[in-house]
Amino acid sequence: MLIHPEVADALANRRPVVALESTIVSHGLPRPDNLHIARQIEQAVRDAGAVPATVAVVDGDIHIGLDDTALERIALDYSVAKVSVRDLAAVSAARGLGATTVASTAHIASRSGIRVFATGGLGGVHRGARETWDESADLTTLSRTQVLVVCAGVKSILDVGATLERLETLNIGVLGYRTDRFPGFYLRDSGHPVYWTAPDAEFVAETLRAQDHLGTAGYGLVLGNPIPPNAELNRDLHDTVLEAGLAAADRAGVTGKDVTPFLLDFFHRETHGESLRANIALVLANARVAAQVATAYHS
Ligand code: PSU
Ligand code: MN
Repeated sequence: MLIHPEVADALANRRPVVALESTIVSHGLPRPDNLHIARQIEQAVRDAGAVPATVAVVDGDIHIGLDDTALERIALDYSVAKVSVRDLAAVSAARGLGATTVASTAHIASRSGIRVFATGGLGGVHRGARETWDESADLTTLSRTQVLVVCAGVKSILDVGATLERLETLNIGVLGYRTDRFPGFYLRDSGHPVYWTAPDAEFVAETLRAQDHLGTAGYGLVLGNPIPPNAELNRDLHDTVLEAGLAAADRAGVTGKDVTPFLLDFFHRETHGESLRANIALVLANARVAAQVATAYHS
């Protein structure tokens, strides 16, 4: 594992670091804007007082913190693979280029001593999982990984209710950031409640410290941060596009790890960029909150 000097320095001096995933860049956002957006996400972490550590696999090496060349390759190179935990060893052996998902980023962050991680949306249980068994490895990985994931809930393309049930079974705590509703990614409210509300970053930091002491730190924690009100997608547009997207994925026979990128891309095209604007706004907001939590955790 290659830890960028700036990240290593921050970790050694107990200064706040926020891990960032790279699949959202390579497979979740359209090229070539994704490169600029990736830089903006890192800048949002810096502006809030923490050091960003974007995780990716470059020529087989696992990088924690990317220089500009590496970030550019992850964003623009068409050969970049979507790498979950199970793919890490193979992409490393193949000396390949890989973008890490929430699962693999959480695993690497935790192994390098990074406690806080920001992303857009957590993976979860897909609709129709009863037949397809499609459940993201994000969930099982967080059940045994000591990391906080700041996200805008899970994407509405998923079965949110089933995902919340699985989070409960897997002992993954869920907090709402200044809300008692579980966020719905493009929408502020998924229609489901959360039991614990964090009024501020200090409360989240205190929860992390309590986890450390109680020995439940092997379990991940999810902080659901609703999309900023002015960036929320129109609910009718959202519901129409979602229905069409699910039908299109079904017709095209999309399966496995291609499902999430397919649906995100469908949304971006069919909403003429509205969902992309929403996606960017929520990721930037999550990066900011994650940096505030990491700062509170270290003070
Ligand atoms: N949420 C987004 N954009 C993304 C993803 C999630 O807004 O690109 C990615 C994350 O990397 C997440 C992955 O870990 O999708 C989940 O994929 P799957 O359902 O195949 O596990
Ligand atoms: Mn899947």
